Amino acid sequence: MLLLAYRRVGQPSPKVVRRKSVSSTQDVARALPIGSIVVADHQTAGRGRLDRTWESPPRTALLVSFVLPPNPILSLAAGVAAAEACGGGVRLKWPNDLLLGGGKVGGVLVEATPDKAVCGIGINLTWAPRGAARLNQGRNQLLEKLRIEVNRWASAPADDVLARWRELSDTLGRRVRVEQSGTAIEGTAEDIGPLGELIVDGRPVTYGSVIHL
Ligand code: BT5
Repeated sequence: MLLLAYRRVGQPSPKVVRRKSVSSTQDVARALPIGSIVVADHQTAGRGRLDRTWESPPRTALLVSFVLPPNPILSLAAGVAAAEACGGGVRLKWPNDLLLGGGKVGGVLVEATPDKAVCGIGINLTWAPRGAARLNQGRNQLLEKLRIEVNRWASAPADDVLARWRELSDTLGRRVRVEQSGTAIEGTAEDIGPLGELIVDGRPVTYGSVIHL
């Protein structure tokens, strides 16, 4: 008991770095140790996967990166954490989108090295691009909830993450088209596999952009 209490008190609290403007919170976080968190009002070069742009005017979104231990299903765990923190009907689209009312309200970008993973999460709050969604919540309040949920889900057993991802999924059970460089796979999104791969008509798909048909 005493030992447990000591450990909890003795754990270093995460270092939160707050910036007005950065190229990307990912770039700042990459140089920091595990446990660090970087939050910015604005990104001049916010990014998604495959060098895509993540847009948000200053102070309109939660833009945060968590430095975490490597984890093969971190992208799904972070999606679960973000959906739990947002609450209110936010659902998950494979592999890394947060949806609200069918529109994209946020996204997850994991960039990993063998030593650590930098997990970026962007959530639209007071602005969204045309066709996308925004979440009516305060930034600091949402960050606090997100910190708790990321802490929980990034270290949760993989089976628990996968089970909760399935429950929150808006992709499973649908007909989908997965676009990969130059090719596309169409079929029913049946399940996710042990490493978070999407099973489409019995075949595992490890990357790509999904369109719900
Ligand atoms: C993502 O990529 O959805 C991951 C986004 C991660 C952003 C966070 S913000 C904090 C951290 N720092 C960064 O630099 N990045 C992370 P992807 O699945 O590739 O989706 C990108 C696509 O989403 C773009 O090509 C646009 O079509 C669309 N998009 C861009 N900005 C958006 C926004 N604010 N809301 C909704 N969709 C957006």
